[in-house]
Amino acid sequence: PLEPVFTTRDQGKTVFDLPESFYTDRYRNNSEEVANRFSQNVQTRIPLRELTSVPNLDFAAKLGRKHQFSLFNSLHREIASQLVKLYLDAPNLQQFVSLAAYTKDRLNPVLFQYSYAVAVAHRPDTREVPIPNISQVFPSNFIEPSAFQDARQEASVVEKNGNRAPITIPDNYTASDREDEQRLAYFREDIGVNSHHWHWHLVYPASGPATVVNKDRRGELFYYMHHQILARYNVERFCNNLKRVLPLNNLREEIIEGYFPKILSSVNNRTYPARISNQLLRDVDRPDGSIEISDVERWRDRVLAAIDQGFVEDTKGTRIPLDEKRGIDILGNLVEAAPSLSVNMQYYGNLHNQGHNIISFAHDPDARHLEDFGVMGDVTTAMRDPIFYRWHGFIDNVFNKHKALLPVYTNDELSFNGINVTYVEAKIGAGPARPNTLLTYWQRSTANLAAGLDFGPVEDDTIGANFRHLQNAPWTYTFNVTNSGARRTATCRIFICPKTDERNQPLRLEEQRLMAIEMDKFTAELMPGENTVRRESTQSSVAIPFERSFRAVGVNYQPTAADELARFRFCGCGWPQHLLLPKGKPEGMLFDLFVMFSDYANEAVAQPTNTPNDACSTAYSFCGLKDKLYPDARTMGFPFDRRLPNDNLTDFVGAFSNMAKTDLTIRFNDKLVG
Ligand code: CUO
Repeated sequence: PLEPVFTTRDQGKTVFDLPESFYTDRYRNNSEEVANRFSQNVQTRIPLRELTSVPNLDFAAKLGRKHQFSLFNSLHREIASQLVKLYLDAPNLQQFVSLAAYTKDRLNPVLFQYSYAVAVAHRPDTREVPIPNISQVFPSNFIEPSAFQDARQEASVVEKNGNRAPITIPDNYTASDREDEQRLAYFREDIGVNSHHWHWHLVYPASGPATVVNKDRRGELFYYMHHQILARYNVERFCNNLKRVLPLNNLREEIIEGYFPKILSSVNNRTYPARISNQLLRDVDRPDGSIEISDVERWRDRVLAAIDQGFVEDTKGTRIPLDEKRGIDILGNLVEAAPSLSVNMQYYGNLHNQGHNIISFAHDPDARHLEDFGVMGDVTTAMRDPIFYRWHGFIDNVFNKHKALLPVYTNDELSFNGINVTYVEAKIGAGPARPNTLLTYWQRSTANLAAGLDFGPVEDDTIGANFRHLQNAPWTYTFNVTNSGARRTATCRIFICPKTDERNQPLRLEEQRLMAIEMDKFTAELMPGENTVRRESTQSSVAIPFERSFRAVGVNYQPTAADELARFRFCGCGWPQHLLLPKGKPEGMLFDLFVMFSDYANEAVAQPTNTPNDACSTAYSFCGLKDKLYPDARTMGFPFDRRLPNDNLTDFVGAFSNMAKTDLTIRFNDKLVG
């Protein structure tokens, strides 16, 4: 039976916030020490109810407490799926909390954290419970470990109620400038980028009970969210004079890019294994799974053949067409693969996940050195490694091949009669800034990582980590639209497209459309006559603000009511606002700013009734809406997801009055702010 042992220092606390090794039986003998340590200044005590039945956790025994947990590993995913089911089946909130407390320290901590977070995100009675950012729970997966040393020192010399100086995470610590790929480290190793990716996979798990897995247009969103990451990464490469990502088409070729992560595993305190330059991939044969490269190649060929034929076959041999609407959704679930949603897992296999696994074990494929997987083995860390973008570049090409075989968009699909966009502008602030010149710069910010760092009692729960990230100056879009008909509702779709590649060669529309970056999407009411539509960059449907990615702190941090509210509404899925804009160049880099007003009457989605609006669901372009249908009936990425009737963007925009574009300059200012 569980006793009411755990206490909290403020009401916002959840099981996430409590340090490891707090509940287990062995601490019972030590209860005085524990009580002394954790009951200081207690404001709230949360009684734990006795569990009606103590769960059998044998199913999780194969994943030891000190082993790395991977969502790409079928065995681990199956264990997580059972654990999620256990949490979802808890009959009420008290039983759920007791179950979480009972299981927390009996399971692999990363497995626990993931499954508990999935349950919190999906139980109706926990919809208001905040899921803290993964970087706060497992900070070692995000920051350079020598910074922890500083934090420990700080903790040992400063009084518990004294002000602790934030620890500083060095810039550019993974490689020197001999390595060209290092120019993109600020993007790949960004805390917001990695926590977004973790959160996305938390909201869209590949395995688990149907209520958790089977979500509206899930496969399509897997394609689209990762496609947009690739578009952004390629454009970011141009900004840094690097050529586009070379998709990893050939698993038998040496991987040129090495990667030395220098971050610590959260379960065993070892550094993540590195991959040397020019590493050859090999078949994986390890205790918790084997993969042959030839399996992956066979699945790849079958998927590509299905795309060429225009249909997939389910387990009974029934042909399912890969049509314009559903094709991409079917392919997304089949390529990833989500076992219960793939039309035929036996035949089309587990292409994307096993690619992650083979790459992540390149350094020790048969476990002879007892090394765990590298960063590619885990959604929390995968985006740090340059190979992530080569593997996902290949996966994206598979999807793009399907899209390229679909008919060219017709005039009917693209036009909006009576709507004429006459002016496009993006301008910083309200002052006299030059229109269509946007600004990026380096900024230093401090986030609170206290939840995952246990260096002794801290009065205000603050251990700040200070780090550098790209930032942009907020801007406002202004569009003038003439409506020659009756009042209409439009969807306003804003993209930026790179104009030239890394050698300053102009890009064709067919290349531009694959690198078009979605900036925002929203509905606008168009009255008869002239309309001015304004939109702030901070309202973007792809991004979430900094405060949602991190619990921001100052040196003298005292949480305000507004902070607590922001924390309470916390939900971390969404591209970080500070990377909404590509870096550009110091001398300025030219882009096309594109806008399209399309007819909302063709695009509106009737949502199920009785689903409350979720205050967090603001990055719906990438993350959808909680418990609802994806809010745009067009395929994701419209109109750039399919081939277009013109050769270049100027002709395309010229042919449709409901579209417009302008040249946009993005200037990067190399001075550090903050
Ligand atoms: Cu998100 Cu490969 O799917 O990392």
